[in-house]
Amino acid sequence: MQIVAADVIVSSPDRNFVTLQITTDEGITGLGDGTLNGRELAVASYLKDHVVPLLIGRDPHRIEDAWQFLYRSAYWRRGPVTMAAIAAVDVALWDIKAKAAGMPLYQLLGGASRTGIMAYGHASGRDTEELFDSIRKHLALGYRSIRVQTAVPGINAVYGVAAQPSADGTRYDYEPAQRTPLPAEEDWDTRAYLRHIPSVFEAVRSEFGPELPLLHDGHHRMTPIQAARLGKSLEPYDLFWLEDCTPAENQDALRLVRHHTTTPLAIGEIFNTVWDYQTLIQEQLIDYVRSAVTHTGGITALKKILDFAAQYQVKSGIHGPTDISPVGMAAALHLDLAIHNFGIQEYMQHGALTNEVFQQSFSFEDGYLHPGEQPGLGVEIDLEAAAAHPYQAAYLPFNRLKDGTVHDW
Ligand code: KDG
Ligand code: MG
Repeated sequence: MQIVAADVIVSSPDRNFVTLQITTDEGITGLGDGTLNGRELAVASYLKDHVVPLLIGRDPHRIEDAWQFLYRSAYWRRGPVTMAAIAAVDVALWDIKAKAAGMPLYQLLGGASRTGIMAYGHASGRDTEELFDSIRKHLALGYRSIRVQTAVPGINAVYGVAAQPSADGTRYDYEPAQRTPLPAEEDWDTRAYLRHIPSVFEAVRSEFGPELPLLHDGHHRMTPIQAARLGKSLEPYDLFWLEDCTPAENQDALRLVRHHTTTPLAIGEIFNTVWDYQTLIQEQLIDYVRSAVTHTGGITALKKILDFAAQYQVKSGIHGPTDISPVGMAAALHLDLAIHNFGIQEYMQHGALTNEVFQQSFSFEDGYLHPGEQPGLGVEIDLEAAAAHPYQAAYLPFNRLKDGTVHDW
């Protein structure tokens, strides 16, 4: 088999997505996700201008060779743009291989290690009442594990809280990237946050009981000692994990946090390679790997990271917000089903327009996801529907402290 075409499709049904479709001389097509929220066109150009010409004529079955070739021949390694582009190619090739084999992709990754994939959803609220309603709504949808994010008194807009006003006055619901010409400015006060959050978890535990797995995302905003304090103060509420408690570029920061708290730690949604995890995994400073298939060089690379993590009892917690397209989501589900050290899968659910563009065969029942039994990934793209929703510039917001200093968002 030979690759005869590779097309980069940038569409914006509910939000922007970068999709690579690879076509072979046997008529088999494969899809890969290269969406990088707020920087989509950089990946589209990397693919179109620098990768697609290298793919034509290649044997699509040689996935490891294609991965090593794209990673090493560029000379400039790593980084979110490069690794999202490599991921798009890698996942499209796995899709083709599995379709050629007539099997769902998870079969080629070793087969199913479980019958279903436990998912967590995003509950949030501007106050306790709204938060409780959101948790109840998620329980009614079938979720059995819930991420909890709330507004903080004294802060106008906080990441992850639905229905709070955003900079352009629209509701903030599930998609933080806003279709504005400039990134929206939000505000932040770590002391106010640290004072407030333990009381939120106390209220949630006394309303919903001890069993419900609860998660929380600190979204990179604390120093190590602040994160240590938060982890410690949340211990009585038995979190499933505390995510991104510090900006994770500095792996050593996690050592301090770890020495102060038994709250499980999850990190890695902005990581791109195994090297970002080297200290964290080897020294068992984290409990869950948060990388997306889409931002880590695809299934080939994330499987290696998770196999490395398995040796240290570190589990998966694959990133699955709405800026991972249904293609990237399906890739995650096949991997989740196959690996032994599965932990949990984030599942935020896409909007109706996205589901028109991407036909999917995965299911969500009683809190558990399954990728389905279609050959390949189980996702197809409707090119006409995609073309009806062209790219729209959108940016993630950023934070400033009260004195005007730019802060992590
Ligand atoms: O594009 C940024 C989002 O992917 C990120 O803010 C979502 O932190 C996130 C999460 O845990 O889903
Ligand atoms: Mg996160």
